[in-house]
Amino acid sequence: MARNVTVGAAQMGPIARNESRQVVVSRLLELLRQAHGRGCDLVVFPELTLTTFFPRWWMEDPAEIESFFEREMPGPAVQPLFDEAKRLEIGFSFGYGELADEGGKTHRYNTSILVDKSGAIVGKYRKIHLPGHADHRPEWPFQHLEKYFFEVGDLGFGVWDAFGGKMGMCICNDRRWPETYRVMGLKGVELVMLGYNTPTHIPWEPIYDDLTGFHNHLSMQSGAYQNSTWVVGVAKAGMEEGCNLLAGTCIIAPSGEIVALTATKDDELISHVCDLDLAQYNKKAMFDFAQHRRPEHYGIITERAGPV
Ligand code: CDT
Repeated sequence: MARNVTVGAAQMGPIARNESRQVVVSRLLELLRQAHGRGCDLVVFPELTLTTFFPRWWMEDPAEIESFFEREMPGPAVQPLFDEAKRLEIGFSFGYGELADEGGKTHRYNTSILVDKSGAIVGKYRKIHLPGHADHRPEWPFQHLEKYFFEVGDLGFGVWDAFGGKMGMCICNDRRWPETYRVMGLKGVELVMLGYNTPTHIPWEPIYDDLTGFHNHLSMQSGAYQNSTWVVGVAKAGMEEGCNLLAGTCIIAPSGEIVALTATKDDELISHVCDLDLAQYNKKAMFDFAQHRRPEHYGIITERAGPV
């Protein structure tokens, strides 16, 4: 029998810098209710779902920085999303800026969580590949200060038993790295959820501007195919505070084919009935790792590229 999970990918249009959590959560609730109407088991929202993509601005005032982060999850503004999802019996995944008091210190992470149909947080991932820079570059129309605002995630690429299968998460820039999917693939992942905020123009690297959409789908489709897993990639899209963010939210089958794709740059829900057994097919054929993968013959890596 098929192991079907009906998945919604809830693309968000732009979020203004001064848009309150309450307004954003009302938009999420609308998408969640649409997903319920389509019989979804699970809805995936983007990276940093609750705020504008604030790493585009240099900030020094700790209070201003903290205003873009969550100290508790769910906090009062986000609680209605948890309550409604529990009432409708839909799981969800979304990204947010996390303030974590751990080891006697406050840490800042770019985080995603997975919430099951009972409203319990069953998985947490902290973004590992942080793109951009840590220094102030006021000469650019917008910056990409993830290395300034966030620490590198310390939880690895986890895979969780939920929704009747093996679920994984990563965040935005992670999707470009083969290691991301391979680590989850080695753990048997069947569905990877990820959100992204991807400018269509990078001021300091304009050479790839025309290929932004191609690279987005290329990386997710190859990760899906090579690890025989569903991939759900969800954008925050459109012109946000002067920065155009790529749309292209999609659901990708383990064959690498896109089976659902958004048509707008706004709040938009797409959905697909994902048979998790399809993820098993190539795990037992072309990409049966136990039978065909030969890491002992790949050559030993003696040096790490870049700073250790
Ligand atoms: N949010 C995020 O990770 N965005 C990056 C753009 C990096 S540009 C310096 C991405 O890989 O899409």
